[in-house]
Amino acid sequence: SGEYIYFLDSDDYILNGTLTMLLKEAEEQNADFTYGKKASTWFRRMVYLAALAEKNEETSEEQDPGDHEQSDEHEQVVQEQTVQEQLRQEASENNPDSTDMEAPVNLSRRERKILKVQNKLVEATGMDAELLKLRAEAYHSLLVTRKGLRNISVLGILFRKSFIDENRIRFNDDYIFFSDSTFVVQVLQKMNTAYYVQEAVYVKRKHNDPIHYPALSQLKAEDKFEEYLLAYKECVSYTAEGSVLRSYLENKLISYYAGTYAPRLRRSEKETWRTDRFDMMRSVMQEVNPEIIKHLKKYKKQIVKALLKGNVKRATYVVSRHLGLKKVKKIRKNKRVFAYYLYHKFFTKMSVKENWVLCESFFGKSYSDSPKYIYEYLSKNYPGKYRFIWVVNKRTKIPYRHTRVKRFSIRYCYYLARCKYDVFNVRQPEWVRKREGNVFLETWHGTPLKKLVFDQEEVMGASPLYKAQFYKQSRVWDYLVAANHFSTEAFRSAFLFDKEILEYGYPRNDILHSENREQIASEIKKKLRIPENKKTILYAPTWRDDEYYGRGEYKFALKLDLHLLKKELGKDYVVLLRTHYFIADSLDVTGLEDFAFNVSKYDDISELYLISDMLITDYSSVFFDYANLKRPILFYTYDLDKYRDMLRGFYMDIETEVPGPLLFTNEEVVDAIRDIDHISAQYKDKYDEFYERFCSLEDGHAAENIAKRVFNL
Ligand code: C2G
Repeated sequence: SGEYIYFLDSDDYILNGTLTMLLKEAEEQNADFTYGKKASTWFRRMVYLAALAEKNEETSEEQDPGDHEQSDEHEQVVQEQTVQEQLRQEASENNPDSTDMEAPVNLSRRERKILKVQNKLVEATGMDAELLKLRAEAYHSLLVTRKGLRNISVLGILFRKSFIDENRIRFNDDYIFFSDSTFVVQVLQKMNTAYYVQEAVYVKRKHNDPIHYPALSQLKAEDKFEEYLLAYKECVSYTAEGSVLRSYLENKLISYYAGTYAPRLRRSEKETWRTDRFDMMRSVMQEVNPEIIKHLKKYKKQIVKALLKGNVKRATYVVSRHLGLKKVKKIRKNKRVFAYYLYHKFFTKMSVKENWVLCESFFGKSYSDSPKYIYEYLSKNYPGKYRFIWVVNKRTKIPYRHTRVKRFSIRYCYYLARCKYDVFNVRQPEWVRKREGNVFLETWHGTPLKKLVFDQEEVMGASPLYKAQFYKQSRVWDYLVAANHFSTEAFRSAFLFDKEILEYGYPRNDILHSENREQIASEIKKKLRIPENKKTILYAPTWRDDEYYGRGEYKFALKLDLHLLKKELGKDYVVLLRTHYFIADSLDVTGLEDFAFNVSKYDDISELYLISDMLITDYSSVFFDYANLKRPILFYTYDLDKYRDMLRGFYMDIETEVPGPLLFTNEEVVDAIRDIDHISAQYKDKYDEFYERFCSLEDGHAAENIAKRVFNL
């Protein structure tokens, strides 16, 4: 109607009904503006996207089962109720990335904080408390809770246009980063009535690919500081001296100076932070109400005083002491931080040991995968030439001479700094620095079906920093292993990796081509007490990005009906259950003791392949490896739509390119197992094609070939 203005960013989400709610309230109350909750944190975004996935699932159930097209569309609208419910739960749930989260918004706490603002307003203006309540609420939501000036935003607010026009509130076109702050401050200064609508949720999408598509806030611009001061000064100019609004801005300036600016005094290589910019900062600080400075706590007061005196040396000393003490406290509280501190301060100053090799597989959770096979090859063929250090967090048998360390222990940090060679199958910690002479062999851990890192549009279950972190970590790698050419191409685009890729097959699959594999299999079967007279089915599903307890701890609800399988197939088969290493849930097999074996804790899945007559998986990369054995593979893909369309996306068409049937119900699984010979015959050509494409490089010598190349043997 032209009566209202609503700002939103093109790639953000607003929930279905949000605008209607804001509009209704605006009309009823004749408010200057109405606004709701802005969900910009990583966790809330997750909650929103999970609800979106749920909505999609519901729509796809209503569809013709063969028609998946509709769910391909990226839906922007979610059933509001589900989201509201989830947001309510948010306060009580644990957040895996706690550093990235605002304090949970619990109503009474919010009200308490607003009351504080209200009291200040009453004190300053002498106006009626009830009249000031709406203003206090707006100050709290749009100014106080927003960190710095940068997070002050007009997004998710419905403005009455006449209010904007009559008060001539405008954006300042000169700004790039802080334009919203000056607008919002004018709004808060001029407002009479504004209403908060709790249910009106606006979801800020965090850009998770700062390498290719940085958000404004992720850009490192040289003159951001100058703009900050300009915007700050403009904001202040709209407020009256000694007013509550002014005091909030002044406090923000002090926090910015003490928390963001000051650390640069000692860290930055650029002199200007200690000269010109220091003077600029000083002249702005001189305008701040001395009463505010008088009541600051010790650190802030000291460093502000040093600034006012123009004493850069003293300011640097104050901040160094403050940060130093903070660090000492952290180190004393947390052993890991201590280890990491030693790594930086001491271990990386020691020489790199030419023949030391550090091996880590799946974050120290097991002795397995390609690092194991490379290690065994080197230990067997070059005895005494290298000193090996294995990262393992549990007691497990490891052959040959080696040293054991636990991940994140002091010794771990020590060896990370000193080993010339690193052989990892997952990412190393982010703080690891590349040292001169270091050779990092990243074996990775599977041919990808599901899209990885930079090929994923929206990274679920990971912090918005995920892609940037991955980029930094993969710069440390010197070699990457690929089992086939398909992987090489995927890794190049997903990891933006431009160094050498060793397309030699996977060391972990060498065992599948070994001559004595029958004998190895029978020994493993004995060790695991699996009846020799029955056929073995390995069920090895992957993890789901949206089902988790905390960081790296995922839920898994078993959808395979073991009781049905036992009833129908128990006479001839046993089932080995193998969850992914991220899964924290432990599967319950009580009552199924002689039929289902939980092998989730078994170190090396390659050995389990050897003892299995058939594999059931979903979207895990395990089938690429298992195909080396040319044994039957079934895909139990009960949540295909959600997984493919919402969570990940695939590198290939799972419906036509995999070497076995997709099954959606337990009955279909039972029928397929019964009919396995027929299915194998049916899939023969496809299987052969698949083998050619993904397994033909594997010749049982991958570990040897890779070791020779990387270790220059
Ligand atoms: N794995 C396992 N048991 C499972 C699932 C996986 O032991 N039930 C092991 C296998 O070695 C597998 C590897 O973990 O190859 C990776 O598992 P995926 O399910 O493929 O998932 P993810 O860890 O996300 O890795 O390029 C491959 C991708 O990186 C996928």
